[in-house]
Amino acid sequence: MSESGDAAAGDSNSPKMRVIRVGTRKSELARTQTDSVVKMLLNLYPGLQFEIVAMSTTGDKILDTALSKIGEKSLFTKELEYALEKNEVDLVVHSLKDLPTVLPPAFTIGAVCKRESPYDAVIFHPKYAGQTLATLPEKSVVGTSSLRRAAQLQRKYPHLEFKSIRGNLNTRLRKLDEQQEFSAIILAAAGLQRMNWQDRIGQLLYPEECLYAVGQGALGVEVRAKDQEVLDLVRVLHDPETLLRCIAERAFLRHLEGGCSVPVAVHTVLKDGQLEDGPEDDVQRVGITARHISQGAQMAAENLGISLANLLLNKGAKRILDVARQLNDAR
Ligand code: DPM
Repeated sequence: MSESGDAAAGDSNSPKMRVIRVGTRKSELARTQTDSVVKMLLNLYPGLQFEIVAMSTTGDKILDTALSKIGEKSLFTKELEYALEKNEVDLVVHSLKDLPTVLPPAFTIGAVCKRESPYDAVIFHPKYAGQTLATLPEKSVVGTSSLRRAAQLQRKYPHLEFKSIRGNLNTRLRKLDEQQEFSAIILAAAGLQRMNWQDRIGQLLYPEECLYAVGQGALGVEVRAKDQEVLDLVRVLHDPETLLRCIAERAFLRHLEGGCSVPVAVHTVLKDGQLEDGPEDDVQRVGITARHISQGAQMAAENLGISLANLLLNKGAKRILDVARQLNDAR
């Protein structure tokens, strides 16, 4: 990783000299995620130089309101997309779960990296170390501002109270440890692992008790849809299994018209790992471009997500989602 500007001033037509500017949010988690993608790219292309451009987004600035209440879809992406559009950066690394299922047409997800743990994790206040959600005392307060987590866990653990907690991971852990308000908080295991805080995980929540969010645990690389050079550069980062699972999940969420304001949760497995070759195609599926990976398999994944959404809509999901949105607005 080099922050040198010299190469840009040199022969910018030579692919060897081109500096690839990588946009990221400023939080420690976002920086760590971006660094990991830049490392993978540097391994693949030792001749390239990368410059990291960090910026704050609306989601980073509004810290006192539950995410679901802010209601804007591109909370964590808008400022970064603006920089992409203005050619100030060439690619942006995001948590896939923060990327809307419909992107502005100028952008596409050029790579979906290998998924880490998609599960949610419970971190306990030091005085409850060794406990589980089931063994926490009656009326213990658990912090999460995810409606998805609160809805599933409130049902499973009616003796607990769920309250919103905002701020980046560092802030939340500090709020948990240094105050007496929360007995535990729920966070994505992947984020904790990336920050090297896996020791704090007291309990992992498997799909039987808490389904995860669409795209959770996977990183997405957003690029300009017309920038073939950068698309070609990042496409090797696609992990075929993660890609197909996330296409299915995102198609499901898009068809339900959910954003981060509705409690939609999933669990996916790829049963037949055989990916036959197919013709390369420029089509985007749920915002993702993956030309070299079987178009048939991608289409099947997308159709699966849509069929499952239709099944739930036929069973009355729309009414539930409408009520969830209203409750959100009233909070
Ligand atoms: C979205 C949600 C949350 C983030 C909603 C949800 C959690 C919000 C909260 C869409 N984005 O999951 O139901 O707890 O207040 C976010 C995290 C990660 C990506 C942090 C986390 C890291 C893990 C990953 C915030 N986005 O969920 O603990 O890469 O999936």
